[in-house]
Amino acid sequence: MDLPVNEPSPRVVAGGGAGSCGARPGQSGGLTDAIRARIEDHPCYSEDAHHHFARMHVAVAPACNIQCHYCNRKYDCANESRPGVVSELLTADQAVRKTLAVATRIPQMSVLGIAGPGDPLANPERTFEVFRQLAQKAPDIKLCVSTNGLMLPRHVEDLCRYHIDHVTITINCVDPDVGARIHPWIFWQNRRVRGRQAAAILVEQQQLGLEMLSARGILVKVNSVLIPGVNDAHLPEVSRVVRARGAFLHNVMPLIARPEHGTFYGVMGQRSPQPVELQAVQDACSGDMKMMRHCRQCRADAVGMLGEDRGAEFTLDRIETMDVDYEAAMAVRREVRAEIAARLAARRASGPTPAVSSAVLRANPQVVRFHSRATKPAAPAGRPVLMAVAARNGVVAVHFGHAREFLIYEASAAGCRLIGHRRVESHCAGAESCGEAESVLARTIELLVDCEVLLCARIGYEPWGQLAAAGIQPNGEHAMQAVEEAVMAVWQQMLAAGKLTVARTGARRA
Ligand code: CLF
Ligand code: SF4
Repeated sequence: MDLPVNEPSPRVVAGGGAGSCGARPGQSGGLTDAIRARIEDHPCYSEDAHHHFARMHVAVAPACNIQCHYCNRKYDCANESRPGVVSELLTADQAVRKTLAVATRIPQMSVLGIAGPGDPLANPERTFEVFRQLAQKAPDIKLCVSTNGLMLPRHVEDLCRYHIDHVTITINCVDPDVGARIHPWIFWQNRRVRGRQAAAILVEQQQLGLEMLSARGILVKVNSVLIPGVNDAHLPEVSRVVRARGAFLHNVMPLIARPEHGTFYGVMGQRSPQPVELQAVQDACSGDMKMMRHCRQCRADAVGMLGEDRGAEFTLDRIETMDVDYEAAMAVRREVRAEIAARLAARRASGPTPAVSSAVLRANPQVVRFHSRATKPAAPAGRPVLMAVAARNGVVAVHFGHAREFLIYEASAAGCRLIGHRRVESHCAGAESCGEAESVLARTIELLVDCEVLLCARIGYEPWGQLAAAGIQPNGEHAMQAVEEAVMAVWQQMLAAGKLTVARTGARRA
C-alpha cells in the first residue's frame, strides 16, 4: 500500500513548488529541466502540480508479504481516507476500464497509481497486467507504484519494461532493531520470518531496490510512517541514507492508530504524532533532501485531486453504464494539460497569467480566477505567521463550515511555504445537532490553535467569534484568490499594521 514522500520547502516568492529558487540555466530550484518535465504533472512529486492535477489508484493488489503494526486492510469506511483501505477490489480488466472512465471524466487526472490494499509487488500478475494494458491504451497517463520494497529487486526490470517512472518505497527504518518494533514478520522464500531477522531482510531488499531503481533513472520517493517513541529520532538517519542511495523525495507521514481500526498499534494504545511533532521531524529530515508536505495519505482506491475522493462516482456498476471514447478524451486531456502547464509556467515566471479557458473551467469549475505568484515582500522583516487555509485546487475557495481539511502555511519575509495539512470534521455537514456542531468547532479550533489567521471563502458569525476569541483571526477577504498570494497579502497587511514586530497576542486554547 502507499504509505506516502516530498518537495523542497519551496519558497513561493521565488517560484516554489517543484522549486525554482536561484535557478541556473537549464535548472530550476536544483531540478534539471528534464526532471522538472517528469514531475510537473505528478500531484505527489510536485507540490505545484497537486493544485491542478488529479491521481487515481486502482485496488488490484489484495495480498501482502509483510505485516506492519499499523495496518489492518479489513477495515473500510467510506468516509475515511487512509492507506490500505478500499471499498471494491478489482480485477486487472476492471481496473483498466475504470482508469479509462475516470480519465475521460476527469481530464486533469494525470497519474494512475497502484498502492494496495496489499503490496502491488506481492500481486505481480495483476499489477503488471494493468500496467501492460494501460501502457498501450492510455499512453498519456503516468504509471506509478508504491511498495514495501520486499520484492522490489526482483521486479525492477518489469517496472522498466512498462515505463513506470515513479516508484514509492515505504521505508520506516534502516536499523533492523527499529524495524522489529514495526514489522513483526515477513513472508520470504516460502516461509515466515520474524523479529529482527525479518526486519534485516526487509531493510536489505528495500535499499537494494532503491539503488537499482536509481541506477536506471527511475524517480524514487520514500515514504516513512512517523511512530512516536519508535522511529521518530531515527528518521533523519533514514532520510540521509535513502538520499545517499538516490531517493528523490522523502515523505514523512503521521501514524494513524485508533483502537477501532483493529491494528496492533491501535489496540495497544500507540499514540499518533501531533502536527507539531510531525513538522519537527520533517524539518529535521529536510537537510538537502526534498520533503513532501502535501501528502493526504490516500486510500488504495482514491480518485480525484489530493484531499478529495470521488471514488463513489466510479463504482463498477456506474462504470458499466458509461460511454468511454478514449481517443476523443485524449484530445480534451491534451488541451487541459497544455493550459495548466501554461498557467504554471506563467506563475513560475511571475509573469502575466493567461486567462482560464472554457476547457479548464469544465474540468476544474472551482477555478474562477488565478493570480500570478506573490512577489517578495519588502523589508522590514516581521516575524513568521502560521495561517490555516480552506482551499480547493490552489484557490481560497471553501466555506469554513464545509472544510474537511486546512492547508497550513508559514508566511514570513522569505515568502510562504506549505507546512502541511490538517484534517477536520466538516462543521456544517457532519453535525446533527447544535451541541454536536459546537464540539466539532471546538475540536477544529484546538487543532488550529497555533495558527494566527484562518483564510476561507466564507464563514458564519458564530464560528468567527469563537475563532477570534481563541486568537485565530478569520479572514474571508481573499475568496477565490490563489492561496499563496492570499497568504502573502495578509502577511503584508499585518506587517504594515505593525503586528509583526511584537509577539502574537490573544492566543488561547479552545
Ligand atoms: Fe498514488 Fe503514491 Fe503514486 Fe501518488 S499517492 S501511488 S505517489 S499516485 Fe501521493 Fe497519496 Fe501521499 Fe501517496 S498523496 S498517499 S504520496
Ligand atoms: Fe499493510 Fe504494511 Fe502490507 Fe502495506 S506493507 S499492506 S501497510 S502490511
